[in-house]
Amino acid sequence: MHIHKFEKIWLILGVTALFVFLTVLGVSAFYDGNQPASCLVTIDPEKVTETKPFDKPGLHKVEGKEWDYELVFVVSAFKFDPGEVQIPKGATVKFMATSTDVVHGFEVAGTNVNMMIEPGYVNEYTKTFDKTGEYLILCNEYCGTGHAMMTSKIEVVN
Ligand SMILES: [Cu+2]
Repeated sequence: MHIHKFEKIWLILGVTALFVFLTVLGVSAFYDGNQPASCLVTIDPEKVTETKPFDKPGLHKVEGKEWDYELVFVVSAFKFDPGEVQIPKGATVKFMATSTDVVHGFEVAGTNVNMMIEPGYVNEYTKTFDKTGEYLILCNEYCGTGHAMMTSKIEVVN
């Protein structure tokens, strides 16, 4: 079978690139232990309201950690609990969220905070709020008839 020279070069490049990428991925996953962030902490979705810290949703001051506050959210169809939060300006906040039913989104509009909230998993993201103002939290995964009503609000205050 005759294969054109350029075709051969292209095939060799493609197959080589595939093996390079698979090797990088394999070393990263199995040697360095890298995994998607949402797979690290699991929770029983039937017992969210009885499981710490989700038994007390809201903002909690913490000591001796890299962040100042933990902001715990229980997400369900069709609401965020808490529905409104006040955060002091300059505070570093660790968001912790889980779902009690279906997949929801958790986006703090205008920031990098954007998570997929899956039942059975705890999602976390740490962010420092340097500017005062209001931030809208919304669900960006279609979750049912009340999806558009799902919002919460962060107010960063002095
Ligand atoms: Cu939704």
